[in-house]
Amino acid sequence: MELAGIVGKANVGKSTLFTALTMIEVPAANFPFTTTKPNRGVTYLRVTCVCRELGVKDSPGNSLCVDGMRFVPISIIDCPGIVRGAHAGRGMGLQFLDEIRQADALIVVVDASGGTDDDGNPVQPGSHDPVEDVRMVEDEMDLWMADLLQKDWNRLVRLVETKQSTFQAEVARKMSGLRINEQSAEAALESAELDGSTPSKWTQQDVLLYVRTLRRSTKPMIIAANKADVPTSREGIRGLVDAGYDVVPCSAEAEKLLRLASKKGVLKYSPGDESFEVLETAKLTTDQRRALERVADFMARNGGTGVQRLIDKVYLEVLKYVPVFPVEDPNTLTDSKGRVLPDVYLVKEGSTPRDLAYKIHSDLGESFLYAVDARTKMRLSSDYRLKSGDVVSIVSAARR
Ligand SMILES: Nc1nc2c(ncn2[C@@H]2O[C@H](COP(=O)(O)OP(=O)(O)O)[C@@H](O)[C@H]2O)c(=O)[nH]1
Ligand SMILES: [Mg+2]
Repeated sequence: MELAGIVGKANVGKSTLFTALTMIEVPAANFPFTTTKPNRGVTYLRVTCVCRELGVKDSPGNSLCVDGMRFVPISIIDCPGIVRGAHAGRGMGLQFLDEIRQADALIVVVDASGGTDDDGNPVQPGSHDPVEDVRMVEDEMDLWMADLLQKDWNRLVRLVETKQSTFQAEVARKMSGLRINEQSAEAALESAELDGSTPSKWTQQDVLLYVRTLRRSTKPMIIAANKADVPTSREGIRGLVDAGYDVVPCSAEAEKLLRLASKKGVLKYSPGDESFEVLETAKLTTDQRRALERVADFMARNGGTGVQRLIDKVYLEVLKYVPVFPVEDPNTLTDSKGRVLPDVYLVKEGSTPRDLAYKIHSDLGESFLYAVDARTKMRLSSDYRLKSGDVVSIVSAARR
């Protein structure tokens, strides 16, 4: 399953965001995974389901359909708070970095209202620049990756310069735990315009430029501009956008409140909705009613709480994943158990039907013959690039 890491300094709302994202009314037993650690959970990417367009009632398997929206599970981790100097062991040190090795992307949470200092202490709202918090996370990661790369540097130099190995092969070996492969290691050399054949000539600046380039392509970040419900967040959000980051203004606290209330049946709200509907006004205390009014005001200004948008933006816009619906029978749109439109798979932009087959199962990839578009019943060419919402049936040698 895809995995996103929640990172940032102390007291910005990481745990509130994690709780909100993972509070879901789904019988977890329906899904073939369980939470093994307290800071690991499952959240959902929200995409439009094809059931309405195709006029069928679906029976989802690996994902859920609620009112025509499909929710696709994504693992998330709430990481320990990070401080400057973490790469050298300060605070919780490298623990946060260890947690995110396997992540596809990072959600960097900041207090956009500027009410939290470097060490997580509350300060006058508007007095701290949230851009500094993002820079801190970036710098700590870069220094950590530079240390990793430079461990046994002399050996790397010797192997590469005597042509017993290549720079990208050595990087991939050192950083395979971070899911960095030769291809991304080589691409980073190119975009940083560095010569991988003579690492002995690299300066410390070159090393930092290289790891920064590599980090940006392999661990992309989105900024959760949290506490956007606080008025001073406006300026903070503008600063983050001007600095060129991918920013989603949000309120983790508002989302948490809505999910709790919806769980209790007090209101109707699905993650990602732009508003909510109160079902049982009589049950609310005056304080609760006021709290919900404030949330409603914020949502009207922000187009929702922003929390679901974080996940959707990470996977659909930053990582450019494409949701597709594989089925076994293109006529009935079912799998072998007769379930209609059971699954959604997330494939990388540019993936072919064969890539999808491999993603489903390596055996299916190996025995892949061709795929059929369930809408048109036409065979897809082998270089066809899958599109969002494609419904495809894979024909394999094994299944014939
Ligand atoms: N105003 C506001 N406060 C929030 C929001 N999210 C979290 N907080 C508050 O920020 C403080 C720190 O939250 P927490 O989740 O423990 O932060 P963490 O240390 O980053 O995990 C708590 O007092 C939260 O109630 C939000 O969206 N708006
Ligand atoms: Mg926390």
